[in-house]
Formats: sequence, C-alpha cells, structure tokens
Amino acid sequence: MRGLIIKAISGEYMIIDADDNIHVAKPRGVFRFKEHVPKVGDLVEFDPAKQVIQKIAPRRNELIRPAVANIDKAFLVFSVVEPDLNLNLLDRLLAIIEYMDIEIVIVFTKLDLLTDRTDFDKVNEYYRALGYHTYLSGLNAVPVEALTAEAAGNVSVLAGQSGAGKSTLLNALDPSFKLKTDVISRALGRGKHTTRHVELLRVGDGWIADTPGFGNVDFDFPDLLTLSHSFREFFENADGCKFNRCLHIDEPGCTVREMAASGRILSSRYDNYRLFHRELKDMLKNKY
Ligand SMILES: Nc1nc2c(ncn2[C@@H]2O[C@H](COP(=O)(O)OP(=O)(O)OP(=O)(O)O)[C@@H](O)[C@H]2O)c(=O)[nH]1
Ligand SMILES: [Mg+2]
Ligand SMILES: [Zn+2]
Repeated sequence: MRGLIIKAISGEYMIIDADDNIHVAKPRGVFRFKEHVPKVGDLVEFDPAKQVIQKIAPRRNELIRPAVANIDKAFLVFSVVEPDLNLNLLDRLLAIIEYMDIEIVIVFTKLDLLTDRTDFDKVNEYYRALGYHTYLSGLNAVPVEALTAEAAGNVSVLAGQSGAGKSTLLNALDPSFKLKTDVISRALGRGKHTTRHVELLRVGDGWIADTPGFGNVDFDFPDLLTLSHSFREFFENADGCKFNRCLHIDEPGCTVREMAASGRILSSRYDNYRLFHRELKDMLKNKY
C-alpha cells in the first residue's frame, strides 16, 4: 500500500493512505544500516498488516531542519518582538531554501506587540521588493484567508525560532488542530521548544507541517560562490561587479558592496552575508 508520512515520533511513523485512513508503521530493519531514515513528507510503500515501511519514493527535495521531504513551499515564521526579529536566521533560511526548488513565504508575527513600526516597515518593504510574499500577523489578526490561499494545493512547512508563533498560526487557520502553544521565557527572551515533532496538518486541500523551532542551521553549500548567488539581489547585480566571480567581500569595483554602502541593499542583509561567508569559509576549510 502507498501513503504519505504525516508524523514521526520516536522511530514510528503515521501514514495516511489514499482513502484517508491512518496507519502506523516502522521502517524495515535494513533502512537503519543504510542510514536511510524516513521523514515527514515522504511517500512510502508499506505493509499495513505487518506495520512495516518497505520503500521510500525518491525525494524531490528535503530539509535537514526542519526535517521534512518533498516540500513545495516554506513559510518562514518570524516574530517582530518576543523573540526579537532575528534577521540573521531569516537571511540564513532564505539563502538555504532559495537554492532548492521550494517557494518561500515570510510571515511576520506579533505585530500587535510592536510599538514603533518604522524600522520594521522598512525591513518588510525590502524583502517584499526582493519578490518574497510577506504577511503580517498579530493577536486576533492572523491573515487566515491569505495564508490558506498560499497553502492551497501545496505541501508546506513552517520554519522559524521557538516561540515565533508557528503553532499559534496553525490553530488560527483551523481551531480544531488544538496544537500546544506556550508563552516564551521572558528571562531568556526565547521560546520553550513547545512543539517537539514534525506533523503535517491538512489546511484546505493543502498540507502544512508544524515543526519544532530552532535557532540555527548549518550551511551545506559546496562553495562560496553558491552562497553569494543565493542572495537574490546579489546575484541580480553581480554583473556590475568588476570581477566575474566576485564574492562581494573586498574585491575592487564591487557593485554589491557599493549598493550596501549607499543603502540600496539592506545593511543587515549585507552584514549577515559577510558573516555567512566567513562561516562557510571556515567550514569548507575544515572539510577538505
Ligand atoms: N501577542 C501575540 N502573541 C503571539 C502571537 N503569535 C503567537 N503568540 C504567542 O507566542 C507564544 C509562542 O507561540 P507558539 O505558537 O507556541 O510558538 P511556536 O513557534 O509554535 O514555538 P515552538 O513550538 O517552541 O517552536 C504563545 O504564548 C503565543 O500565544 C501574536 O501574533 N501576538
Ligand atoms: Mg509550536
Ligand atoms: Zn561584487
């Protein structure tokens, strides 16, 4: 029988078949030796009587964090306060996902808690101008219709920090989900890792995965040029740089660096790029 893995809990998988029946199964022993671990989003062949997953269909794509496969769209969920807007993590996820065949939507949450919107409006406008769909959400002001429309016909995943409001968003889309949510730790300024498992939930005729929050994720780029290309506006303007394979760090005649200096590229974004460049450089050095 064929089905879609919708939930994974400690080595067991919940699978939904074509008739909407839910099954529980474990992977065949041989998977473990091959380090071939099924993920939520996997299409599998399984034996419902023996409760064994026999085969995983080839993946279209997969994310390491959150751990999901075969994703059409990623909703990057970022609170503007509590926790503070984490543009480093946003730029990181944008870079990682930009290079995969996955659409990106940004949802900014907790707008109701923001007293001065000046800086935020500028940031939002910038990402919008890059071509990303952005949505603003707040207490009793979740853009339910727009997000449901974004989810239609897609398998999507929510990604973002703990406490950003991912589960809260899903509960607003469908109150019957009753997903657990919890206040963030005021002392630490971050969430309490309330969601522990990845789970696909049906929203209209689409699926959205609730996921555990995370604060960081490693790059898996083969080289530094790939990283620079994964910043949309850098890639688009790199033709103006003097050097063909300009990495926009300290090369002379670099258009991207000039644009950052004159404010045409958001300074936080250029600064994050430089941090990522350094990080990836160190990673690649240790690898080879
Ligand atoms: N004021 C306000 N609070 C919100 C908003 N969205 C979420 N919250 C609150 O933020 C806290 C964290 O929300 P969760 O939905 O649990 O966050 P999460 O992203 O699922 O966190 P993890 O499961 O730990 O990854 C809860 O107390 C929510 O009620 C919002 O738009 N405005
Ligand atoms: Mg949650
Ligand atoms: Zn350059």
